[in-house]
Amino acid sequence: MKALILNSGLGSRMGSLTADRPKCMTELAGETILSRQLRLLEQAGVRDIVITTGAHESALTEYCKKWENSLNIAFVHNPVYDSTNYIYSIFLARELLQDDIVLMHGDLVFEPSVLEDVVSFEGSCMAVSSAADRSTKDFKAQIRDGLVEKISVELGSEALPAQPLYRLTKQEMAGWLRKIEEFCTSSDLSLRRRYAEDALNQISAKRIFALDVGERLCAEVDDPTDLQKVSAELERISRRVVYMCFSTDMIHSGHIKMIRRAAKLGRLIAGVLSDEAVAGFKRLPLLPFSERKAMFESISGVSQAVEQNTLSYRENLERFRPDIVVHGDDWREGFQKPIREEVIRVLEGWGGKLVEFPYSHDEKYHEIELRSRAEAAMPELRRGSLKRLLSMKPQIRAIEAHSGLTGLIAENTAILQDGQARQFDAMWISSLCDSTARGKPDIELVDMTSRLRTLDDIMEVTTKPVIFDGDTGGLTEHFVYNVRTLERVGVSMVIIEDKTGLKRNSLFGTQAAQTQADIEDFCRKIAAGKAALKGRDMMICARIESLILDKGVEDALGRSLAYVEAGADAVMIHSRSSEPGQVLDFADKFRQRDKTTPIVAVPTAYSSVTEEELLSHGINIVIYANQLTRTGFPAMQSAARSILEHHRAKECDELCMPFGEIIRLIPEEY
Ligand code: SPV
Ligand code: MG
Repeated sequence: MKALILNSGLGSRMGSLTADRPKCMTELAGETILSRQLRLLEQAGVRDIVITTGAHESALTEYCKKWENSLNIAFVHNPVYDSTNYIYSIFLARELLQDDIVLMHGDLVFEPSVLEDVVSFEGSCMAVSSAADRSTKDFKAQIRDGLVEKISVELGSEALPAQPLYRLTKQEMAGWLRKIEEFCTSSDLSLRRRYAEDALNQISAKRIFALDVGERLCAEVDDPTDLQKVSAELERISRRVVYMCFSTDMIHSGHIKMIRRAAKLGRLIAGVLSDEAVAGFKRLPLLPFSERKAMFESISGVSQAVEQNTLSYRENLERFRPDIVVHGDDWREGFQKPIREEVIRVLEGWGGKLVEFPYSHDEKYHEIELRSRAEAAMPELRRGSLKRLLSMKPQIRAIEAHSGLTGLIAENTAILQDGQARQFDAMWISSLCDSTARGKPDIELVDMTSRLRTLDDIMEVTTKPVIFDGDTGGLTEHFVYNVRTLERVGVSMVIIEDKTGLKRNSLFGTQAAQTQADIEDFCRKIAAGKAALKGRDMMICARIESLILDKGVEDALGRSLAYVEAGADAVMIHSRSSEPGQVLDFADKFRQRDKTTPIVAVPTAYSSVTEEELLSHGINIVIYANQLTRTGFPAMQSAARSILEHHRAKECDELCMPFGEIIRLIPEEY
C-alpha cells in the first residue's frame, strides 16, 4: 500500500504562514501537519509515500530529507500548480499509483485511530462524519446503502460531511485514474481545474464505502481559524483518557490488536480484574494479579495498569473518569449485558463514550481458552486450587455434586448481582448424595472404589476444586492409602468426621446410635493421613461431631484445637440445629484461639443463615451439601406420578427442561 499526499496547492488563505513554505509545513501542537501525517502513516505500516508538490517545492523536498532513512518518499512536481487543481497533480503522479492507495490532502489533520481504520479497511472507503456540522461548505458525500454515490461541495444537508481521506483498492484507483486522465488530456483545459471528485462521480460502478469517523478528529486546515480550532482539538485529544478492562491471563494477538486500536484513541489505562473477580467470573486465573498487572504494564500502548475489583466498572470509572471505554461488541447480549448498560450510564455522568470494536471469534483463541481450562483441570493445578482460592477470597462457596451433570451445574451456574459475578467456587462430593443416587443408605456402605468412580465422572468434566467427603476415613491403615489416591487424582480437600463404628448420617443426630471417636485416636488418624501425603497442596479437614451428638461447644472447641495440633489443615463444625447460634459461637471461640485455620460450615439444618453472617464469624468455607439432590429427586418423583396419573407424558412436559437446554448444559469441547 502507498500513500498519496497532495501538497501542490498554494495555501493562500493561510496568509503569512505560507509565505515561504507549503501549508503542510505549518506547525500545530508542536508538530507540522506533514510530519504528523508521516508519523501516523509509518505507525500504520505505510512506508511508500508519493507527495505532489507545487509552490515552495524545494522547501518541501528539503524538509522531507529527515525521513530519508525511514520512509520511501517520491515527489511529483506539478509545474502548473497555480492554474490547475489537484486533479492534475494526481494525473501527473499516475504512474506511481498502480497500487492500493491511501489518499489524503496535505492539510488534513486526523487522530491516529481514524487513519488506522482507513488503512485497515477491507475494500475502498472515504472518511465521512455523522457528527460534524452539516452546514459546512466543504465536501459532502451522498450515501446509499453504506456506499458513497457522489461527492460534492454542493450537496444538501441530507449528505454527510466528508473529508479528503480515502483508502482505494488498486482496481478502484485505476478506475479513478482513467477518468482523471480523460479530464486532464481533454482539449478543454478548464477540466484540469475541476475537483478530482468530479471525475470520481462519473464512475457509476464504484464501490467506495463511507467510513464514519463520528466525533473523532479528521479536518482540513484552510485558514488560521481552522488552525486554532484543530490545535485546541489536538490538545484535548492528548489529554483524553481511555479505559479497558481485562480478565485474561494469556495475551494473544487479538488483545494486542484491541490495545493498539484503543491506545490510538488516547492515554490507555488497562483495568486488570482482581484474582477474586476473575475467579468469580470464569475460573481461577493461571497467573496471579500481580503478574497479570505487570504483563499489561509492559505492553506498548498501555500507559498505566490498575486493579479492577469487580466485574462492574463503576468504581474505576468514577476514579479515572475516562473519556472513552473500549470493549468488544460481544457483551451486548448475555451475561455481561447489565455491566455494559451500567458503563454507558456511568459514562453519561461526564459525557464519556463507549467505543465497541467488532468482536472476532477466532478458533485459535477459543482453543487457547479450552486448553487453559484443560490445564486447570489437571490434577497438579487443580489440587492446589482450593488453597489458592482461600488466599484470594475471604470465603469459599461449595455445592454438592454427585454425577457429571450435577458437576457441570456446580461448575457453570453463574449469576450477576450488584455488579459481581456469583458462582460456586468448589464442589462437595457428599457421601449422602453419592449413596442416595445409588439408592443406598449413607453408612459407608458405598465403598471407596465406587466413590472414586463418581469422583472421576465429576472431575472429568469440570475444573473447580473438589472437597471430598471422606466419611470417618475408615481404619487409619486404610485412610493412608485413600488419602494418597485422592491426592493423586487432584482432590483439594478431604474431610473426615470424628466418628467411629457404624457411621450414620449426622442429620439423624442422636436418633441413631453414633459414637464419637476418641480424641487421641482421631488425632493419630489425621497425623497419619498428613504423613502419607506426597505434597503440600491437598488439605485434610477434621470434622467435629460434638454438636450433632449434643456434647456442646466447649467439647467441639477442645477437639478442634487438638485436631489442628495433630496437623488438620481446616476444621468443619457440623450442627443439626435449625439455628446457627452454636456454630457461630464455636467459630467465635475458635477464632479467638486460631486466626488462620479455615473453618468449614454446612448450613443444611440452619439454612436461613447467610454467607455474610457466617463470614463475619470467621467461617471461610460454606458447603451447600445436598441441595441438588434434594431438589432433583422430588422433581423426578412428580414426573413419574404425573405419567401414572394421566396415562401419558403430556402433563409432565411442563415439568421438563426443554431438550435443547439440557444439551446446552454440556459444553462441546472438541
Ligand atoms: C454429606 O453430605 O454426606 C455430609 C453432610 O456428610 S451431612 O449429610 O449433613 O452429614
Ligand atoms: Mg457425609
